[in-house]
Amino acid sequence: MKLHALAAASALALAATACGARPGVDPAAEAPAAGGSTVSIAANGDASTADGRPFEVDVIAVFEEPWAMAFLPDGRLLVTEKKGRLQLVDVESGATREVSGVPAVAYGGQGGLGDVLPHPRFAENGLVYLSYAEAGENDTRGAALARARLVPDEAGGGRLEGLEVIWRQVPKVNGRGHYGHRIAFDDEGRLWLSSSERQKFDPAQDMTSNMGKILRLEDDGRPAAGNPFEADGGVAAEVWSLGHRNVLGMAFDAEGRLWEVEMGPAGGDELNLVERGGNYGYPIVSEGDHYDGRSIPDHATRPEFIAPTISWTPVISPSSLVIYDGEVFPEWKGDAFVGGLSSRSLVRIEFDGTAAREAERFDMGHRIRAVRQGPEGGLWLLEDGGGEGGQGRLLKLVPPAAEG
Ligand SMILES: [Ca+2]
Repeated sequence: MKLHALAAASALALAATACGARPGVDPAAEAPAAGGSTVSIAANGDASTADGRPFEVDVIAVFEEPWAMAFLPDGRLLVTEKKGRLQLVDVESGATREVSGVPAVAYGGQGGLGDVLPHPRFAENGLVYLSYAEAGENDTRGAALARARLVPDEAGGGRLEGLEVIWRQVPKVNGRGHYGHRIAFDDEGRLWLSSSERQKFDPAQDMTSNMGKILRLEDDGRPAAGNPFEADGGVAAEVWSLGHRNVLGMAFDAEGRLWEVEMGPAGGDELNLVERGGNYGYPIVSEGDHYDGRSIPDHATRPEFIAPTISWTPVISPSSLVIYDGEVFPEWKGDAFVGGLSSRSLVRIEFDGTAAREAERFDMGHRIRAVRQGPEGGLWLLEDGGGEGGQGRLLKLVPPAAEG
């Protein structure tokens, strides 16, 4: 069955929604539908075609508070649900089965089960990495990273075996925000992990903490050899770059450069090119300001801190980042796509060397929690559940059908 709906990729409408409160629940969210339905998201026919390129959206499955996804080499998809479930999806049928053995997570606020990624040699070692919020003593929490072997079962699900926690945020603190624990692997098999500042500000500049940093690790969680602060020892040896706030997307481009997106405070969402030993300035500088109205000096006042390649005010609330190199949308090869939460959008970014600009913004009508490139070379999205128990759909973007 095909369900057709039209949404206008109107920059004006988006400018209005992008100012809205950020982590809010959407009371007007429509009930998700699944089961092979198709929703067309097309540019406003009255506007210039430069406004948006039409594509269709296949609805593959529905999850409870999905947070992240990653494809396995066999084409199946792992999806995390924030309350602590790991799901294995046959994307052809939409059939979804649970994977048992996930570690206990500290669910609440922005915390719970987070990112998921298979090892680059998953076909040989079966290893899967999970980031999550872990409870500590005295009402504290911290991001943690575990890996385990995924053992499939005949029902299409499986279990995790030999789980080991290979990294933890230092120190654990109170509160339930800004875990920002995104995982990526580079071409050398090194493990990159963002470790956000838990809404504690100063740790982003404190080298006795690994919060507010981007980390470069060996695949077993040890600090990678050759890191810029290796000689300092302790958690500083993990650090590649610092002065980050809430990093929710990381992706490598075709030249092997690492890019990240992070949420600014009131204003000042960022796309950054991640440089070895670079300090991105938070909380000393930001293109945004504090929520309580206190201003934060902009990057231009302190040239020793690296300014963002793009900053967004009003914010888009970036949740995720992919740099596209597929064949399904050949004109987008080399472009970046950012999932937007408060902006309910998919943002396309064009590069010119290491310069970048927002080229296009698609109104998706829902908070977009995750974006990935599929093994078939297309783009896949996860909607955000929007709040406790909320549902989010797994969407596959496909070129528009030839039929009218
Ligand atoms: Ca500012």
